[in-house]
Amino acid sequence: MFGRTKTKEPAKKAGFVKRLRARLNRGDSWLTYDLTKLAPGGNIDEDVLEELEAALVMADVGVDTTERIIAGLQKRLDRKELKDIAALQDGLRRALTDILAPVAQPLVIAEQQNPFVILMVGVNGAGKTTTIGKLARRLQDDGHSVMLAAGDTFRAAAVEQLQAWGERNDVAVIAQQTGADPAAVIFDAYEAARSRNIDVLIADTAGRLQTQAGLMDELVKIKRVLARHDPQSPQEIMLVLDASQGQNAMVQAEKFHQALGLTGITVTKLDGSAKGGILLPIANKLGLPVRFIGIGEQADDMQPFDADEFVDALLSTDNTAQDS
Ligand SMILES: Nc1nc2c(ncn2[C@@H]2O[C@H](COP(=O)(O)OP(=O)(O)OP(=O)(O)O)[C@@H](O)[C@H]2O)c(=O)[nH]1
Ligand SMILES: [Mg+2]
Repeated sequence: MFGRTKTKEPAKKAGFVKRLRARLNRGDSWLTYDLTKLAPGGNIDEDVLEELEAALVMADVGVDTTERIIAGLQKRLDRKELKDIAALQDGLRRALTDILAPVAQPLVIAEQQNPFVILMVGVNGAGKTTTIGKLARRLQDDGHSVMLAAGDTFRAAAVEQLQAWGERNDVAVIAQQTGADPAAVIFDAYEAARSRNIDVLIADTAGRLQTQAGLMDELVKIKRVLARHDPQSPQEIMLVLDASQGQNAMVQAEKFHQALGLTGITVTKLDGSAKGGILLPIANKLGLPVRFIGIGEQADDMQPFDADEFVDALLSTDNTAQDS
């Protein structure tokens, strides 16, 4: 099992980049399309920047973050560095990369955590359980032993959904009956993982809105119960965000972070109607590490977040989506 990824990764990754380009906003790049349309004569002036500003806001980038990007471009314009579309595109690419690069921090599983615990949280349907399945596969491919905790005791089907992922990947799933205390289930799984020397325990939780105080407290309790036995645990509290929720995803991130102290974010469903712009305010305003991005329902439709790759995909046209 060790080293399997070493040989497989490059091909897998190339395929992912190609799919990311094709699927992000369904292959129709809003930025490139708008840019050429905005400046038909190829001349860059204040009006073009104003139109670009509107396009960025429409694409979920948010007002503050858009202002930061436009202010940077305005400076370049004043210095006469934006002579044509290519220069504008290059300036935009740099502005986006400057914002995204600092948060592209991969999830690193520290050795000897016995176990390293990942607590998955987020609103209903964001993609938590699916992300757990994808992550379990990835960690196994990297040579880690993995166990899953069925902490969503609210939905009857949730345990089965997790078990299906577990069976597919040959990973043990610790579960109890519907209605059980999620903190008890997760702690049970923690003890099981400890005694079996498992490297990584990934705990599922039921979806909840950031406004449901009682349910948010339930997550705080899970965190507290784990920390009582190991102050380092949970090592990762990962928020799963559905990119198609736009600015609402930003609100979720702020509230979950306030309540729990997030350590990482995974953004899913970038293959849907999402324009991908939501990653920019997340990076600019929260500065939390973005671990993975998801572009589909299959196990290999997720990769660590790579800022350059992502900006390329945002700015690419259908033509460039062919290669990688
Ligand atoms: N297109 C697409 N669909 C996804 C992605 N990630 C998850 N999904 C789908 O989104 C739906 C919800 O995913 P779940 O993993 O069940 O979401 P959840 O957060 O566990 O939901 P609850 O447990 O109900 O809160 C499922 O149909 C998934 O297949 C993605 O990256 N792209
Ligand atoms: Mg779920």
